[in-house]
Amino acid sequence: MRVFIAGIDGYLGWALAQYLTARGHEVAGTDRFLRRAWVEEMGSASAIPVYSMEERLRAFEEHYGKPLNFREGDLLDYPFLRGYLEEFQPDAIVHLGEMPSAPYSMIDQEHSVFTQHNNVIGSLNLLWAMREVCPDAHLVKLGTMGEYGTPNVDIPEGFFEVEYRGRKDRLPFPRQAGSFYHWSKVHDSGNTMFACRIWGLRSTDIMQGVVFGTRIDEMGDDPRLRSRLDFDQCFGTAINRFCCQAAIGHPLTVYGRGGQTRGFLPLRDSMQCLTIAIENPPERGEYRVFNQFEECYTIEGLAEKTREAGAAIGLDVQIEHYENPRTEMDEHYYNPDREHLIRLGYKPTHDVVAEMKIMLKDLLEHREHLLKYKDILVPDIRWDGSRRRSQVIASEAAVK
Ligand code: USQ
Repeated sequence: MRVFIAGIDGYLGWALAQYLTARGHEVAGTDRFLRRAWVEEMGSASAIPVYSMEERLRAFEEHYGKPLNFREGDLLDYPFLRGYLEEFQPDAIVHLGEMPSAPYSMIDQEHSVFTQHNNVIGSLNLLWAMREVCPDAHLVKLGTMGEYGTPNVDIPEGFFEVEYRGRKDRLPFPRQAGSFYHWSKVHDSGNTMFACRIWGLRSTDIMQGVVFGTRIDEMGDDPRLRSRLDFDQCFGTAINRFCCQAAIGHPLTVYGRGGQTRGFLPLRDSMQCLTIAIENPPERGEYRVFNQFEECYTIEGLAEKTREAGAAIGLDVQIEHYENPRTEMDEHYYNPDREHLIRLGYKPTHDVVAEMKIMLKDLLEHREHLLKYKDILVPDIRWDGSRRRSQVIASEAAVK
């Protein structure tokens, strides 16, 4: 199939380009390299060195025996986007080209407006471009499990049956996102669902959990093919941060009580699931929602698993509880479904500790580089709009 990837230079995009090419798909993609700039803005750098796009493209051609169809560009540049899609005529478009960080969207007015403008308008441009030049293509849109928030009832896959005042309907499950970033994804979902209804486009809206992992097998040992891995307070997600912290002997930064529960999945599972969605498109006019994660874990439980993985390779991993800079529940019910992907053949990688061991080994190779950033690991971006470094709180206090 011909697959277009928006955001092809990112953590997921660069891995997906390789995963799909290795399976015989024809890949093209675009990126404006904003992720590189945002991480720099946070005073950080990828834990795994990221090569320039020229070097990445050279390595890609050497390794896969064909060039990657890449053009630098912005989804906010409508003529560019429309022209590229018209020329490439994709069967599927995977939309990973958004600002992905909750804390970044909460820094101040400018960052939250940037996030929603960039994400919502970029996605809307994509929908219009599809309508105009490739209406038969399948949009695989990266949403987030965070759209649902943490309701005190089970979470279905996008829709649920409701009976209200004696009448029944199948309605979108309520969204209760926890940051302006997560709300940008909710707005995207509404626009995508609407475009499918009025224009007959087809889309899979992926409610993905938190991804972790330093590699997929297809990357081999060529450092130019490796994915980035961030660990700063904005672009580093929980397990990726914990493994980087463990590698340099920094205490793991559990926010609050650590009872926050989320769905997590290794990078390799994310690739497997996105490919399943691409290879099994919905009908014209259909808008479907997949919840995409391997398993749900508490943050405290993941910190314990990181300690276990560290101990297995001789690392003494400490865990600390810090004041939670976010406004979120740190103890709650959480029970989302994830049946659609399983029915289509998704085989989850169940061993989180084994994946963490691979990560720790990869990260230890870059220990000196990581040590340069040990002072930016404690968060200071707070949901009330202020900046103040979180202090360590005793575990007993955290449990109050
Ligand atoms: N957390 C800690 N310590 C840390 C980092 C995070 O306790 O050092 C906690 C957070 O407070 C939160 C949970 O871990 O309760 C998850 O935080 P995260 O930063 O790993 O993930 P999140 O902000 O939810 O966002 C990430 C990605 C985002 C994606 C989302 C999927 O950045 O792009 O949409 O995961 S989900 O979480 O399912 O919404």
